Amino acid sequence: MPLRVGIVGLPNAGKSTLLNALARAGAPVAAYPFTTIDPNRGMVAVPDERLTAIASVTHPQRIVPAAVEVVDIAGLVRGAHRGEGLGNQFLAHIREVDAIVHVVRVFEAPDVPHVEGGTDPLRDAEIVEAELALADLATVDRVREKIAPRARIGDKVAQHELAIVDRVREALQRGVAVRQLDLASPEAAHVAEWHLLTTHPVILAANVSENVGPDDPRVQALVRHAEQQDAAIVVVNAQLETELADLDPKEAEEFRAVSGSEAALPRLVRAAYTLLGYVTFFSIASAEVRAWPVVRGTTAVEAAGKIHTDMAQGFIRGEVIPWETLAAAGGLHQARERGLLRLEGRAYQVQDGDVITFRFAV
Ligand SMILES: Nc1nc2c(ncn2[C@@H]2O[C@H](COP(=O)(O)OP(=O)(O)OP(=O)(O)O)[C@@H](O)[C@H]2O)c(=O)[nH]1
Ligand SMILES: [Mg+2]
Repeated sequence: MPLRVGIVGLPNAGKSTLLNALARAGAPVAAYPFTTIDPNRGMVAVPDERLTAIASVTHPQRIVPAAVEVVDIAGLVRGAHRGEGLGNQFLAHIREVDAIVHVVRVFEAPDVPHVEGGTDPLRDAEIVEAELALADLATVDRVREKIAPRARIGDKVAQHELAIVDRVREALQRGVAVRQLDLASPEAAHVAEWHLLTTHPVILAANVSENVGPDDPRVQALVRHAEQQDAAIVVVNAQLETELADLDPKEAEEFRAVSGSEAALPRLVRAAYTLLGYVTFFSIASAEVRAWPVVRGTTAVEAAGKIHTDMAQGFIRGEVIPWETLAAAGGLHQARERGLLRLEGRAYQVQDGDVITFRFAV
């Protein structure tokens, strides 16, 4: 299943512009072109230069990058939890994502109205964070109503759950995101069942423009805010990214080289992978080279199971080589002859950049 990311932010923050830019930037690398599932949902291929390097020595028929499913919802406004604006009716779409990208408008554009009257990134970020917390508070209150009667009549499990509910509730009332609570894993498992929004890791995307750049004090204030919120921050120029996506890729690359603007997509994906603790391994069987993002600590047999359940069931061993070593050796055959392939058992922990061929019995 691809990584799922939900985009939130105030109206006119540039959410859809960012989604379009990402989707188009991803398309040329991809076996996953931008496929619109509904108007605000896109599949984005994850660019990874390591795939190209591996392919240049293994000559596969196909390169299959990892994918990210991006869901873009209508803007939230102050009071959304009370039904202001489009309200929070669309929040259901982002309950089950793996990470949230919160687009904050830093750009100034007189022709693009701002619901709060003017650009103020920190204030805007706090409005959206408050609405997410208030939406969670409403969810938690519903959970509480269900379990409180059982707790009152002495149900021990319900009493335990009620204690967790109240801890989460108290944090949300103070505006603290649930991801910032140090929940022990049994508690976290309970909380996960409530599908809260503020449990998800967050990447703030500061949407800048040519006239308001990354050094702007308001961006710097956002950087500090992100730190306090245990969120990552990526500075993007969604408008520029869209324009570059329309250019010939060579021209776009030249522009990036001259202006020093690194593409937003890989930076966003890197931030998400880091927050989620993902590493990527590569498979090179069946005439394709393919990227597989997995949680750090994934074992060889679990990794095999990602590819196919048969591979996990009949697991014999993994033949492992770091991608750089494979690329430098000039091919799998050469690497094998030079003894560069390691044989690893089921418990081996997959490392970022491993190229793995699984041996299994059917
Ligand atoms: N100048 C400038 N305009 C931008 C930038 N990003 C987005 N815009 C413009 O802002 C307007 C709103 O952008 P959208 O991407 O539709 O905003 P949104 O967050 O999806 O808004 P809603 O869907 O209404 O919540 C569009 O006219 C964009 O062209 C930017 O970086 N600079
Ligand atoms: Mg939009």
